[in-house]
Amino acid sequence: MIESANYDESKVGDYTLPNSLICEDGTRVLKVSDWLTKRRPELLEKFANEVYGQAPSNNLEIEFEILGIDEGALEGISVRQEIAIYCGKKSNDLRIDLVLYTPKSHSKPVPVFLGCNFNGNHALEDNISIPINSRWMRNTPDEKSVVGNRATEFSRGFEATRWPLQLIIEKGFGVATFYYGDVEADHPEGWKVGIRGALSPHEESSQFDGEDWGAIAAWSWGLSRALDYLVTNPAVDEEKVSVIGHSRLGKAALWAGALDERFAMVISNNSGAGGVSLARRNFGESIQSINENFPHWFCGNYKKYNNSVETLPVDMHELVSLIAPRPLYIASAQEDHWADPKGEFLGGKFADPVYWLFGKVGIGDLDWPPVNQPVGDFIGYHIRTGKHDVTTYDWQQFLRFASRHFRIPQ
Ligand code: GTR
Repeated sequence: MIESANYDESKVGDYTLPNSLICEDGTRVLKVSDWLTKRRPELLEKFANEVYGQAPSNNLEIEFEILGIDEGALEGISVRQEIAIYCGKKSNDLRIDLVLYTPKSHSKPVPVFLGCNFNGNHALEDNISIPINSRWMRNTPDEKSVVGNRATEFSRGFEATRWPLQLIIEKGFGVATFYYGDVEADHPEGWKVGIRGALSPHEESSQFDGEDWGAIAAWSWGLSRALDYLVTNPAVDEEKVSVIGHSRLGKAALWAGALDERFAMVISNNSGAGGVSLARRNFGESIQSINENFPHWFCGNYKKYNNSVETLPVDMHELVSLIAPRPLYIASAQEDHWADPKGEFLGGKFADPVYWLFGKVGIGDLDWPPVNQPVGDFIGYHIRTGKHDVTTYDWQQFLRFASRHFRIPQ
């Protein structure tokens, strides 16, 4: 039985975080090479074995096909390209539909934000020429955009406020996104028609156990396949691709960024439990509730910690440290108590020692800042007013942060 969530700061209690800079054999990380050759691989292995699961080493043959190019997208300011990523012999069963928007006015490759979307590429803009995604989708509370687990015509532009395309394009960046359900449908049996079923054949969901990968790791896998394509597209600056995600997709973005160092930057928006919030803080969503509500997200081993978080060999500041020395941005929302905004801040702050090792300042010597006051150097952070969502305010901060680190004049 899940105990109700704690929202009282005075009841968070004491906790001791694992030390990111002490190796399993007790030796201390003193220099970058110790980190890169010893401690970082140890931590990656722990996160794979105990939290997200291990993706299999076998892989499918991946093929790309450009399905369409619109040279006058977004009222003429952008080029939109639709790309099919076929996973395994050119079959439509496992096909990721990636859409890429780049600024039309730029002759040079641009930095790109890559992230999964929740409702299909057609949900980014109300544009009749974009095909409606026909795969299984979570029903929407409005009871008309997604009905009977299928997107309807009403869902065109449904997610547009979360992807302010014009703003991003005008700032000189590109956007690439795909529907996360193209990789695996977000329900406990989704693996059957997704990448996990294809790469790790099982008879039953219950056989995904121990270190077997969960759905979050599958979505992260999809992000890396999308990056495989992006680095081949001449409109994209392959050294400046940021992986971004909101909520469950923020968890996927973080794990993709940890595993795949080709991602130059990571952006976690309201990623909460299983994302950047410290697991050991008793506040908001717990390991037990996330595992019981979403049994397919994490690996079987993660369930061992449902009632004993103190025995988890890692905590989320160490997930953040796996991104170092690359820039990382963490965004929280004031009313998003379930995600534990303070825990998200601390997940970043306690990763600072690993950034110092690289001679970089992460968040810096700061306490949890007031709302709408972005802080940080190589780890950026803000908590904005409002609820669990991605807003234009959030994007304005991501754009400022990315422009600073990628030296894009604004
Ligand atoms: C919630 C879940 C969170 C977060 C969120 C979302 O129900 O408990 O961890 O992932 O869903 O993805 O919107």
